[in-house]
Amino acid sequence: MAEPTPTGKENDAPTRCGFVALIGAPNVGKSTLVNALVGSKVTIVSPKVQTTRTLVRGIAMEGRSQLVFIDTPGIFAPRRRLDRAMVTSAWSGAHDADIVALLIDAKSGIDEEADAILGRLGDVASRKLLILNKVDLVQKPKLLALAQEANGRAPFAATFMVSALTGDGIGEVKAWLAAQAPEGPWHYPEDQISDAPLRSLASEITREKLFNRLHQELPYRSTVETDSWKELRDGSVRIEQTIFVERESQRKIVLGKSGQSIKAIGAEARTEIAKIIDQPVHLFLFVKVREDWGDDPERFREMGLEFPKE
Ligand SMILES: Nc1nc2c(ncn2[C@@H]2O[C@H](COP(=O)(O)OP(=O)(O)OP(=O)(O)O)[C@@H](O)[C@H]2O)c(=O)[nH]1
Ligand SMILES: [Mg+2]
Repeated sequence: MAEPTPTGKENDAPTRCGFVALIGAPNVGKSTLVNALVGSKVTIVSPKVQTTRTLVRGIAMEGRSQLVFIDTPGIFAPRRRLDRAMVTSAWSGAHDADIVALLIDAKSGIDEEADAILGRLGDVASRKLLILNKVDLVQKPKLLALAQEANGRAPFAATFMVSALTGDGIGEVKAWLAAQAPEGPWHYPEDQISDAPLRSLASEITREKLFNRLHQELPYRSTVETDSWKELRDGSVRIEQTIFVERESQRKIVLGKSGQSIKAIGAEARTEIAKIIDQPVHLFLFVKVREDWGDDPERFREMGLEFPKE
């Protein structure tokens, strides 16, 4: 009879798997932090508010623990149908997670939006964690006061101060979460970092470039969909995407003078998609006017959002 294979102590430890939702006001750095925790770009980031529109998962291993991070849209007072769907999806992400991390932008502190979220946090049954982000922008005494104030508002199991941008404090958060994750089998293969299909990541990357290049209302009046994805015989990929806008005037701005704007957006998106999939990419962007895309259930389905009835 064969001897039992000796196992190292590491392998005797139970496997753990934890779902961790990151919630907070728009622009506090949730997506930047998810990317930092995963160690790869799985979700898009921009200097503008309301960049993330749906739940995006990023997966990381820490020892024997698998951590499934759920990036959520920023929570704010919604006006349009799309806003309402985004905010609803953020709270649903929180309710479904084992651990909910509330992110506060240390520079803005407890502003009106953070205050409203703190007020509703009691409805969430999951363990709660407070993360003060953007500590690179703030002096220590202000951080301590902010941590104290937030802890007075909700029962947080722990408080961390990080900079998602510089990576400061990220390792500590990950280690803490790994220890907190419930025992259980891993939900994804060990080397998986995202559960989004490449075509939706590709749409998001183009949308990120739109957000970075367009201003005022325009980013919020547009959405991007990948219509086709063809692997070509020479190993390259041909991708066709549509950018929907609401007005002809918006279409003109997206195109830019003699097509310069759309060309630049396309070039930036193509370079980044090619890098991620490690294949040459031919990206074709079409800009279509669809006045009511913000009230079209099909567009919501493409984004992975529930369509609010009103
Ligand atoms: N200085 C500094 N900037 C940061 C930090 N983390 C994120 N940012 C910046 O904050 C802005 C917003 O970052 P996002 O990660 O898109 O924020 P978000 O919370 O996901 O925003 P929404 O998806 O719109 O809710 C970007 O310009 C980031 O570069 C940080 O630790 N320090
Ligand atoms: Mg985001």
